[in-house]
Amino acid sequence: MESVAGGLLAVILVTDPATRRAITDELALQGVTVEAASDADELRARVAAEQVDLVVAEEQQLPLGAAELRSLARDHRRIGVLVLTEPEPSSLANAITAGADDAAFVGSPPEIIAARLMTVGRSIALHRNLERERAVAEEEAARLTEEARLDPMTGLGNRRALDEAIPMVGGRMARYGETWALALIDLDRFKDYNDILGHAAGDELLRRFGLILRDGLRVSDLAFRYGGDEFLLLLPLSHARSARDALSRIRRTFSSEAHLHPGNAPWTYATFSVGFAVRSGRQGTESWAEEADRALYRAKDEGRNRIVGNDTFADRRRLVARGIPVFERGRGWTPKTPVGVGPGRLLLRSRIPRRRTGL
Ligand code: GH3
Ligand code: MG
Repeated sequence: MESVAGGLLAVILVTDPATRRAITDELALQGVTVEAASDADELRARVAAEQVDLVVAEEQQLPLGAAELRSLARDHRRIGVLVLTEPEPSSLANAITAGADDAAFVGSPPEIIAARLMTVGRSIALHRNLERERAVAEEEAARLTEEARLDPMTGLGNRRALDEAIPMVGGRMARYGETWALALIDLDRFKDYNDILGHAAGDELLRRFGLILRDGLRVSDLAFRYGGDEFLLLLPLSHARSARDALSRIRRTFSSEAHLHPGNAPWTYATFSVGFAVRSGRQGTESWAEEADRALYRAKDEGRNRIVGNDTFADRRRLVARGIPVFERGRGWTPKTPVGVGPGRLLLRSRIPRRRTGL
């Protein structure tokens, strides 16, 4: 017959040596390891220090109740307590009310005490199994949640992860006045790369680029695969210019690997273009990606393999001069009311102290 409580550890506090031995033998037959405690202090110490599952103790020997004993258990593990009471009819119920899992009279035959303890042991074993299953299920759930937010090809965050990150970043900007850059990176003439070198080579390049981003960014930077050959970065900045520094670093790394790309004239290797938009404080996140996308469009339009952003006044002026609207402090961004090209408005923007806007 399969043992109901095999593998459990019991600590026993029983005065009479013969009874103690007999209970120990009975339990050993069921695969329960038994350790004897010589007094309440030792029992308490063992419960607190060891992976105890079951306790058998005489009520008189136990100055503290079963509930308190249980509260001492290591790592808050659930322990089963069998209390041996004086042989009075009401004492069994009293012991159970006081927190014991079960009770028997002192002097009961060891077989009966052992059998009672097996019942308690069975419920503890069940509890342990449930705990184990729950831990496995929680681990699995955490893994699936994590996976659901990752792009399988590059290991970067996916659109779902991005949808969660944007409000988080918006909250931090508004609450702590932080400055962030949203950068859109798009590989140059990647369709030609696929056409000339094959789709598998294209996949490999995307994977490699994912690794470059993961290695090249700071822990606080967030990187996502936005779709196809497009990547989106959210970079917390100490000052606006550091966005360009971080992006230039990635560009240098990618270029230095010189991935052959015969369709990417005038270059012979793979390159990418970046558009980014820096925002801070209460500027909010609305149309942020669209703003970066306009800058990306300009980077492509001006010949690719370059970084275009709104991080400096000169950059913003160039964007506006080419009819590409940029965010203006205090107005909020709407595509229908772009900031004008006229000198008056540019002058107005130039008066915004950098130290205050971070832009
Ligand atoms: P541009 O410089 O203007 O960006 O030119 P492009 O050819 O890169 O144009 P675009 O960004 O529109 O093309 C993206 C290409 O990326 C089209 C598609 O074939 C390819 N692509 C998208 N997803 C994958 C993928 O998972 N694997 C591979 N190998 N190619 C992909
Ligand atoms: Mg592309």
